[in-house]
Amino acid sequence: MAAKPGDQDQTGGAVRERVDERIKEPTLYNVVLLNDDYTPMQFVTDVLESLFQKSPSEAYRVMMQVHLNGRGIAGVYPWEVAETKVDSLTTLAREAGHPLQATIEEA
Ligand code: TYC
Repeated sequence: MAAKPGDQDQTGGAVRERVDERIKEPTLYNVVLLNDDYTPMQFVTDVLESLFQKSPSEAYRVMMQVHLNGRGIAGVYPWEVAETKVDSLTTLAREAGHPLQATIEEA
């Protein structure tokens, strides 16, 4: 038997839908810069400024953190942005002949 307006949903045939207004935050990821013995410090600070929008003093701080501790967070982004940052960093580094590396991990 065909459903008549008002049979089930008590809306008299009008379409009612509940809009879920709760905000789902995107999962964020750290772009982690790794130390090596060959990439010049100036290249790393330049990349932190140009790709990761760091101020000169913050770029220097992050670069020294990586130099002294082996790793440091360059930035925190949604997945696809983090991937693009790592791709761009790797391309810039290889074009300049440096072995600089970065990885992504969940923040
Ligand atoms: N350790 C490098 C040097 O002494 C500098 C460096 C810092 C390299 C940070 C990579 O992610 C890095 N020239």
